[in-house]
Amino acid sequence: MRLSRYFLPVLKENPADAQIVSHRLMLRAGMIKQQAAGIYSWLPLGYKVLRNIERIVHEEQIRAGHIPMLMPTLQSADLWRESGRYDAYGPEMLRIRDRHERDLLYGPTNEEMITDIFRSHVGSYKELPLTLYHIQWKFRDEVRPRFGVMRGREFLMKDGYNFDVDKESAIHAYNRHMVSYLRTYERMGLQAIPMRADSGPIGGDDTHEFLVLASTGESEVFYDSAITDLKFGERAVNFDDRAECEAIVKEWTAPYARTDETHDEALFNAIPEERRKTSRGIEVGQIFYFGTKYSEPMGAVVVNDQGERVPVHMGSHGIGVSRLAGALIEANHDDNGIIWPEGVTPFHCGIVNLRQGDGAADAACEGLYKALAEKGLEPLYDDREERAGAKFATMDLIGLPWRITVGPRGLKNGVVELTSRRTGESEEMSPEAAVARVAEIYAGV
Ligand code: P5A
Repeated sequence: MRLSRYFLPVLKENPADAQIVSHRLMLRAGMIKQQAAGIYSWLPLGYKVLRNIERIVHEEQIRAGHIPMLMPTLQSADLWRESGRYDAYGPEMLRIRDRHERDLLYGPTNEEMITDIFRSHVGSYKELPLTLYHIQWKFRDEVRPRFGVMRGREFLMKDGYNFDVDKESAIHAYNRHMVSYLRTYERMGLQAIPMRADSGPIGGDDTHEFLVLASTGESEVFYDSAITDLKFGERAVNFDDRAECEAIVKEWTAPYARTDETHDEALFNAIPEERRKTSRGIEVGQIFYFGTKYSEPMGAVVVNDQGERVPVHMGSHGIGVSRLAGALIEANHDDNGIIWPEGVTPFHCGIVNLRQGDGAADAACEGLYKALAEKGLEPLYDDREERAGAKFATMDLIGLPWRITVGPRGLKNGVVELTSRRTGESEEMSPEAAVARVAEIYAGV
């Protein structure tokens, strides 16, 4: 993409109403625009990041054996009357009436709808286990929408639902989700710690939230610092292997880590003092096992191997896809702007032409642009007639992890400069070597 033809409405000034850094930077970098309280347009740069987060979530869900689909945003109130949640959900639910006076709602979550789909089509244990998921917009009429996309009213969520014949198999689904979430967040360059939490309006006793430690997080968390040393890494997991998934879950849930809702002072005080940590955290996901809470009242039953009709055991599993864009910035920024991890960056590499209109510089930039594209990479070429300082400031603000700077002086010696946004370190090399280096970096992502 050539910046002269892109739509990147960056702001020079700090927006007054943005209280936290990710909100400020998303507005300044032209990623989002607020349309109403807690409701945002995703401008081209923000939309690219959102799609990258979604892509990683999809890939990791499919790797774990979960099946993508898509349910609507609007739901019939009658389904929610069946589960008893239509009244229980309260004012957070946006209720709508259509021209025929039918009650609808903008879905805050989809347990009822997926249970309805299941009961319409599945009747035997032989069709289980089954996990379906989608990535769809949700609406929760939060009392205090704030911090930009972090606590929106309309927000994008990945929500998945498992159906299993018994509790044991459903607990495996729970464990499988925990393992797959650990992989997912790590691929995005984030450390998200599973913490024992409260289940709120979704229900059930078994639930973990995934929290990214950040001073601006809305949750208060208590943990053993040993958990921050754990890395998922490159292990190949067989997601059907119950013992393997259970062992990974044990590894991650052995150190104490809880949100304030479930915090236990006595257990916490048993940790050696130097490892006892309290912090704030951003909740980027939550998994639940709630057994037959929805299948029983809604009649989602299967015939088991004994020929008995039994309600299915279920759980649901959510990732805050749009919130992650904010959380990623909270965890990756400096005074000059965003620093995208390679896995989610909107463009792989920036090209800055220090002397637009100079024959040699223009030709070298065009050459780099083409060569990067041929390697399957997407560069953002700043081809505007702007001062070098302004071009650097824009690149730093929007946070592309790598920048190639091209100027007439360097070109005389046959070199361009490759700069890491994270470390600020620069290295001179031939344009060919710069392309090869950037391609090599992304080959492992
Ligand atoms: C699990 C999937 C559920 O709704 N039902 C389907 C379950 N869980 S949850 O914890 O309530 O939400 C899942 C994740 O969605 C994100 N989230 C939000 N993101 C932005 N703005 C909001 N107002 C908001 N509310 C929830 C969180 O990341 C949460 O973990």
